[in-house]
Amino acid sequence: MKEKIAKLIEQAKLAVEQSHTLAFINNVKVKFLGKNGELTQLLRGMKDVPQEERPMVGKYVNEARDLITELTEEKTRQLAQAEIDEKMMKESVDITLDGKNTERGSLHPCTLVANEIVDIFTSLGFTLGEGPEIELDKFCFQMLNIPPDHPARDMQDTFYITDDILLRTHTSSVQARTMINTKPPIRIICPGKVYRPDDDATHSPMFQQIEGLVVDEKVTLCDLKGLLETFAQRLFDSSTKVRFRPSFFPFTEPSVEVDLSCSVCHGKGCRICKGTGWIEILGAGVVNPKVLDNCGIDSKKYKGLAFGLGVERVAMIKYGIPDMRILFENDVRFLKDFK
Ligand code: FA5
Repeated sequence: MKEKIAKLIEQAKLAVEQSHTLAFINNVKVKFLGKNGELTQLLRGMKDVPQEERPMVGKYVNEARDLITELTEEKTRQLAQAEIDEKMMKESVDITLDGKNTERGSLHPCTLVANEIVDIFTSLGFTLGEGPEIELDKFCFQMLNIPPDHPARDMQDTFYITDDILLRTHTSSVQARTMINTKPPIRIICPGKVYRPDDDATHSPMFQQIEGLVVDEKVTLCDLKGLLETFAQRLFDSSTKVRFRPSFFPFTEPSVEVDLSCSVCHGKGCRICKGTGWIEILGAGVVNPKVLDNCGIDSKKYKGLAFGLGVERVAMIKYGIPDMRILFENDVRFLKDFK
């Protein structure tokens, strides 16, 4: 029995030595120490050993099991470590290589400008208003004192969906929607997309407007001028001047076009202001009493001030962009400048 055990130990040593993978050493463990392994088979043969020799043989078997266990575990540790070392070698990082850069996006210049304008007005006590881009003729025109077939409709070419439904041509539709639902005092600012069949360097078929509306008991054209002057000086700089020119909108009376002194040449005349020193940025006026009455607001008690500006035009002035179409081409080389 003693010889058998000694032989088994030699076989186990050889098998451990020849193990080069974890799978192999696991098989060795099972072969010698497993339930049906060689050592267990030897133990089963103990019944044939004479009684007096059994303690001695038992001791050999235990020593053999301890030794084989130690050898296989040591080999398992070595092989596991070797596997980790090999993986580390293969995955080694060359820290001198250039890193992979993830391109970060940025806000579109029109979004930057619109956010800035909204921030200025909300800091002056205005709240946000909104309305649908697919609008009823009633809100876009009729309630704003532009009846069907009235020549004033020619001022804004329109994408009609049906006779009554259209893509809104201006955010002034939000004025009507707000006034029928809200009691004065009203102070709202409404950014949104609008649509007209226009297309050239300063006109786009889709563009953004920001509408402002104030309805209160004692408001005048002077308040409108002061409000727009404060706004313009915050958007550009404190030397910016505001000029009102008489104009016509069916929903305001009087109506004005509002020019700002050119922020690039400060009134001297340059390419951006086409040599005039002034840049037109919005239409405005005192809300026509007919519009207040159409919306259920007592025009004898309340007055309204309204204005609507084009976001792309302001972005062009602010960033010196000569052609509006660049804003819609999504050329990343251009957009990167606004990071
Ligand atoms: C209006 O749309 C009026 N609803 C503005 C208004 C509101 C007047 C409240 C009085 C009271 P107008 O059509 O002028 O007005 O457009 C206003 C601004 O939108 C223009 O000053 C211009 O900056 C911009 N705009 C007009 N058409 C286009 C276009 N096709 N592409 C880009 N911007 C445009």
